[in-house]
Amino acid sequence: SIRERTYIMVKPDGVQRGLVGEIISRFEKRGFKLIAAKLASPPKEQLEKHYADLSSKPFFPGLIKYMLSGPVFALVFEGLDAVKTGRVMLGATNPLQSAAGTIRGDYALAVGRNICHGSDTVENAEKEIALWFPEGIVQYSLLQESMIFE
Ligand code: DAT
Ligand code: MG
Repeated sequence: SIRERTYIMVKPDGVQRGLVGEIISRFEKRGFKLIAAKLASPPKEQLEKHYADLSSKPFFPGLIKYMLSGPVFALVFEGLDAVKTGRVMLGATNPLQSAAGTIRGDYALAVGRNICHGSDTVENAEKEIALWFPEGIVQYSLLQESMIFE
């Protein structure tokens, strides 16, 4: 669907390394519509909820500690196949396996410092958007839409 939404988050390392603009820019240039954005320092409970599926993993405590080490930049993009295409743009979870040209493949080396998050399914995207933007999201139409979608 051209109205599909995905939750993209620049993690604390990405914010510290000055990659917020670069990541937003890649999604904008690809043709995705930016529909929500904010810098956030969420409480531990929110990060544990965001990563609830991974709570039994051995790396979970380290993951939460890393995510609490500084602010994150929360984003929602809308567009054709946003979830799947967003994941392709991020690259493989482990940057050593991420293709060059992807965000992780261009800017990261370690799985525990992989710069960015992207929703993995449409269902999870909707959950994550509700978790990170409980205040709701502004709606607007993209004027160049007919130049991006058939
Ligand atoms: P992704 O972020 O690509 O959706 P995931 O949901 O499986 O990957 O894991 C969430 C994050 O947890 C991932 O971005 C980095 C961290 N992580 C995953 N596997 C890890 C591992 N084996 N060691 C350390 N951190 C890991
Ligand atoms: Mg994931």
